[in-house]
Amino acid sequence: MDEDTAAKRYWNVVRNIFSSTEGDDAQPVHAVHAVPRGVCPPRESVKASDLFIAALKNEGVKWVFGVPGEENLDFVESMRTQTDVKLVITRHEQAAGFMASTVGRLTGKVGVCLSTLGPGATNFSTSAAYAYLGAFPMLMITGQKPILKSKQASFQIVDIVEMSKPLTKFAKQIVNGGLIPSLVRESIRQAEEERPGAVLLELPEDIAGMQVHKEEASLYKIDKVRRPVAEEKAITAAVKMIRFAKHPLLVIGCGANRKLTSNMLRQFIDQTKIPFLDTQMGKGVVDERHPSYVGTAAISSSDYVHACINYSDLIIVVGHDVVEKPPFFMHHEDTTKVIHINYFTAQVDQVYFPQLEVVGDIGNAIWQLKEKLKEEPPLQWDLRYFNYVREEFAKNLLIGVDDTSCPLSPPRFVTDIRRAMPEDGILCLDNGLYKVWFARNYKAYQPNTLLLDNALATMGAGLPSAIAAKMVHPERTVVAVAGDGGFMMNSQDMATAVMLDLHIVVIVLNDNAYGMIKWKQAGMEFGDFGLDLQNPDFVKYAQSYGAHGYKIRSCEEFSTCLQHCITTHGVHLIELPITYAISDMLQVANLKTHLKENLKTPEEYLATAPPISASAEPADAKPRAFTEEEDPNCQEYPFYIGNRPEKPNTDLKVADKYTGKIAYRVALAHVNDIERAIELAVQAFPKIAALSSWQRKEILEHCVNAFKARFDDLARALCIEAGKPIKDSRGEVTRLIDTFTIAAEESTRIYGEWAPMDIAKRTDGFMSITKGFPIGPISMISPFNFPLNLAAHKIAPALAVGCPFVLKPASRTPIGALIIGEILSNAPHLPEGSFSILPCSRDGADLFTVDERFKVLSFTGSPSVGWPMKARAGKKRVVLELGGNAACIVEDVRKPEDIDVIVEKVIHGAFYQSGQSCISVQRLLVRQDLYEGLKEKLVAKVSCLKKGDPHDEDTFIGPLIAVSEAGRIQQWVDEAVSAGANLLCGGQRDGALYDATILENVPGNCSAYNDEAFGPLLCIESYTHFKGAVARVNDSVFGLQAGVFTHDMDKAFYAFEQLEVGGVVIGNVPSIRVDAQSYGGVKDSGFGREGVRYAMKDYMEERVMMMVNVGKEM
Ligand SMILES: Cc1ncc(C[n+]2csc(CCOP(=O)(O)OP(=O)(O)O)c2C)c(N)n1
Ligand SMILES: [Mg+2]
Repeated sequence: MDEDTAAKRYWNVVRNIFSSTEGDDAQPVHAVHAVPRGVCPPRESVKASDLFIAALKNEGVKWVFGVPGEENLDFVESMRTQTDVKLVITRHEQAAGFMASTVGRLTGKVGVCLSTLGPGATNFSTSAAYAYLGAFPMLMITGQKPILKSKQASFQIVDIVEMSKPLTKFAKQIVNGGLIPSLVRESIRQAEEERPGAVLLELPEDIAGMQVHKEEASLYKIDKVRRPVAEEKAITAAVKMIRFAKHPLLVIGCGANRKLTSNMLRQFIDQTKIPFLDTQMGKGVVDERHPSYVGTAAISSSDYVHACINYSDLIIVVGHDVVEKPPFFMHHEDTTKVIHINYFTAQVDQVYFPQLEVVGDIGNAIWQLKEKLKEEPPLQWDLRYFNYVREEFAKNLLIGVDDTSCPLSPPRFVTDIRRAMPEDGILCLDNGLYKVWFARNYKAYQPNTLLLDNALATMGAGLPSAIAAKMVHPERTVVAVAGDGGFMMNSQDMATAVMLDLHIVVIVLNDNAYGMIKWKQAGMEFGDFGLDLQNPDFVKYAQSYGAHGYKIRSCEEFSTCLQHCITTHGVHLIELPITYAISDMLQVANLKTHLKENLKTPEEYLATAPPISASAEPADAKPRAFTEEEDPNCQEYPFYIGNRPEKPNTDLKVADKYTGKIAYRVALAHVNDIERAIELAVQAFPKIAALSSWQRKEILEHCVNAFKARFDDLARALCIEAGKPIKDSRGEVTRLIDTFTIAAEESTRIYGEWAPMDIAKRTDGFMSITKGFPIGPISMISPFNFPLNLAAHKIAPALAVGCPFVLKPASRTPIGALIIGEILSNAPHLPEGSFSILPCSRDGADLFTVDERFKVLSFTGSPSVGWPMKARAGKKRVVLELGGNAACIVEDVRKPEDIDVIVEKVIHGAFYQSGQSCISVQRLLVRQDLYEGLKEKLVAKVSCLKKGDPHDEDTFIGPLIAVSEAGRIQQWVDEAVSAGANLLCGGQRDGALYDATILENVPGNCSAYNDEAFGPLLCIESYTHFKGAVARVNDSVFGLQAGVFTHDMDKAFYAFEQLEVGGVVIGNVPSIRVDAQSYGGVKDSGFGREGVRYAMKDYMEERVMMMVNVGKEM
C-alpha cells in the first residue's frame, strides 16, 4: 500500500469512529482520535498532546506546575519528549495553582498548571479563586476520562468545567484535537487581557491521544495588542478636577502593579508633588521611600492615612478595583470627589462609586494628565496637612522597632526583614495578622517586591509563591513569610523547593495560634477560644525534607540567621517565635482613640502651620530650595493688553530657576482680560492691516534698536527666569535681533504674482494678480525654553504682514515676552489694540484655542498639548512646533583631527542650554570605525562641562526648568541603565541641576531613546551601514531635524531624500537653526513651518484678481 492510500484509510477509520459520537459537545470533526491499533498514523499528523505543548511553547510558557493523573499521561509523555516547557511536579495541586498564578502575577504572561480529573481538579479551586480575584493570568489544564467512549461510568467524574465557571474567565472542555491551537490562544488571550485572571481547559484522555491533521495544527501568531487609551474628554475633565481641587491625594491600587506604570506614576508625583498612599497590593509601584508617600492603607478606616483621605477633597485612585479590601470607604454624603483611573470601569459598590472614570491604559492616562498639568500648573493646592500627617505617621511606625525582647513583635521583625532584603528582593507573604503589619510598616522599593494577597486573602500561598518567584527571578533574593497556621497548609511543597534545588528562605512566624482570628475575636470582645495550635518541630520538619532548619532564641539572633540564609544557597526554614501583644494598637477602636489624642485635626494644624508653599513640598523633594522667599530685587511686571501695560494684580510668581527665590511678580490675566484683548485685536485689525510697508518696517526696526540697547537686560532676564547659562542667554538675544531684522526686511518684500490666464481660447485676454493679505487676529502660545526668540518667531512675522495678535507666554518664563511688550508699546505707527501679551492660567487659556475670532493658532510646546489643541481649533489655521529627539549621524571625516571638531559640535548640540531645545542632539550614531575614538574624546570633554550657576561665565549646564524635570531625567537614565545601557558619564542630580549625561547602547524602547529628553541627555551607539543608520533615525515618532556628517554627496542627498524630518543639516549637528530658514517638523514633531518668511505666509490669505482685456483697448 503506498503512503497516500494508507493515509486515506487512516482518516476514514477515524472519521467513522468520531461521526458516531453524540451529545451537545460533539462537533463536526475533521481529524480524530484514539488510534486504532495497527493503523499507523500518517506523517502529516501530529499528536494532540504534542500540539498542546507546542501551543504553550508558542505562548512563551516555560513551566507547567502540577500533579498528573493517569488521564494526563499522554500530556506527560509529550512533555518528556521535548525540552522547552518544563514539567514541575508539586505535592499538591493547590500549591501548583499558586505557583502558576505567581508566574502570571510577576510576568503578566500566563502561568500554567496541570491536574488530573475530579480530585486533582477540585484541588485547584482555591488557586483558581486566588488568580481570579487577584487578577493573575493563570491557565489550568485538567484531565478527564475519555469523552468518546466511557468504560468507567462516573468514577472520579465531576463536571469541572461547570464547577470552574464562577472562578474563571473562560472554561472549556476540548472535544477535538484540532481545536487545541485556537482554544489555547483564546484562553490565554482572556487570561492575560485586562482584567487578567484564571482560565481552564479540560483535556480528555482520548482527545489528548488523538492525531490531528497538520492542516489543523497551525499555531496562531501572537500579536501585541495595544491597550486603548483614555478618552480625551475624560482626561480634560480629570485635569480640571485636579487643578481646581484644594487638597488632591493619590491612591495607588493593585492594577498599577500589573503593567509598567511605575515610571509614569513616579514622574507624575515628582512633577505635581501630590501625596500618595497605596493599597496593600499597590505597594512598591512607586518607591515607598519617596518623600510624597504618606503610607499604605493596611486597614480600611481610622488609620493615619485615613486622616489624609478625610481631609482630601479629591482622591485620584489609580488601578484600584473592589476585590481588594477597601483602602477607604466612600459615603454618599461626603463632598470628596473620586477619580477612578483604570483599565476598566469601576465596579459599583456601596463604598466605591467614583464621580469620574478615566478608563484606558493607566500609564498613558497618567502621562496625559502629567503633560497637561505641566503646561498649566494647578491653581492653589494646599498640601500642608498631608505632609504633617505623613510625618506623624512616620513617627508612629517607629513604635516597637527597637524592642529587643523575644518572642519578637511585628514592628521589630518587619524592620529586621526589611534591612536584610536587597532593594529588589521579593518577599512573599502568606495570610495572617502579620500581613497588616507588613502592609503598614514594610516599605516596598520596587513594583512586585512584596507579594501579598489582599484579594482572596487565602492562607497557604506564601511558600508556593516564593518557589515560583525564585524560578522567575533566579538572580533575586526570595523570602517567604508565613504564620504557623498558613505554612502548614502547603508545607508539603518544601519538598518541591528542595527537589528544584532552589535558594529560598521561609520564615515561619510562630505564635502557636491562628493569630489573626484570635485578634479579631478579641476585637469583638469574644472569649479566647479554639484558636490555639500545637505545632510540629519546625526545625526537624524542615530537615526531614532536606532543607536547613533554624529556631530563633533571641532577638539579635534573628538578623544574623536571616543574613546567613540569604547568602547561603539552599532551602532554609527559620522558626521565629513571635507575639502579637502590640497588635492591640491596630484594633480600630484603639486606633481611633490614638489618633484623636495624637493627631491634630486639619483646623488645629493649619491654625499654626507655616504658610502654604514653605511646606507644600516634602522637604527632601527639593534639594535646591524652591521656597516662597523673595529675592530682595524682586521686580513687578504688568501684562500688556491692547498695547498698554496693566497691573491688576501680581499673582504670578516667577522664580529664579537657580536660586529658587521669587525674582518677579507678574500680573496674571483672567478670562475677561483675554476676552477684552481678542476684541481689541478684532477692532485693530483693519487699521494694522492698512499700514504701509515702510511703517511696518519702522515698527520692527524700532524693536531691533531697543533690543540692542537693552541687550544685557534681556540676557540677564533670560538667565534668571529660564536658568539659561549666560552665554546661551546672550546667544538668544542675538537671535531675537536677527529675527526682528529679517522681519523688518521681509516686511517690504511681500511680493505677489502676476500670471497669464489666457491658457485657452475661451480665456483669451485673461490675466491674474495674486497677493497675500493679512489674515486677521493671531493667537500665539510660546514655550519656556526660548522665552524671547520663540515669541519673536510669532510676533515679528505678524507685525511684518500687519496682523494683530494676542500672545500667551509660558507661565514659568513670561518676562522676555513682557519686555518685548514694553518695547512694542512705544513703537511708532502701531494702531491701538494691535497686540496683547497675557501670562495666564489654564482656565482662560482655552480661548486661545477655540475662539473663532482668531484666524491662526500658532503653538510651540509639547506634542501632548499641541495635537489635542489642533483638534479643537475649529476653522482657524494651526501651526504646531512640537518636540523631537533629534539624531545625528557621523559617517565620515576627511582627516583624523575632524573628530575633534565633530566632538565640539556634538557637545554644543546635545548640551547647550542644558539640552532644553527641541533640536538638541539626543541620539548620536557613529560609524563603527570612528566610534571608539569619538566616544573617548566626547566622554572626556563632557565629563568636564561645568554645571552650576547660570550667571557664571563658564557654566555650560544650568538648572532645568523645574526640579521635577531633573527627577524625570534621572528616572529615564535609571530606566535605561537597568534595561542594559552603559552610563558613560554624568547621571548625577542636584536639585534642578542634572549632569551632562551620556548613555551608550540604550535599548530602543527606553524613554531616554524614544521620548523627548529636553534635558542634558545623549544616547550614543555605533552602526555599520549608512542606510541602516538612516533607518534607525527614522525609527522614531518624531521628525524635526537631523544632522549628518558626511562629505559624500550621494550620502548627503540620500539623507535629504530619505530622512523623515523637517530639516537635514549636512556637516553639522541637527541643532542648527538659522532664523530665516524654514523650520518645523513632521510626524509627531509638528504641523506647518516657522521661519520668518514661512510664518508670514501662514499669516496671510491669498487673494486673486482676475483681469480681462486690461490694456488691450483704449
Ligand atoms: C484558606 C484559609 N482558611 C482560613 C482563613 C481565615 N484566616 C485568616 S488568617 C487566619 C489565621 C492565620 O494564622 P497563621 O497562619 O498562624 O498566621 P497568624 O495570624 O497567626 O500570624 C485564618 C484562619 C483564610 N484566610 N484562608
Ligand atoms: Mg499563627
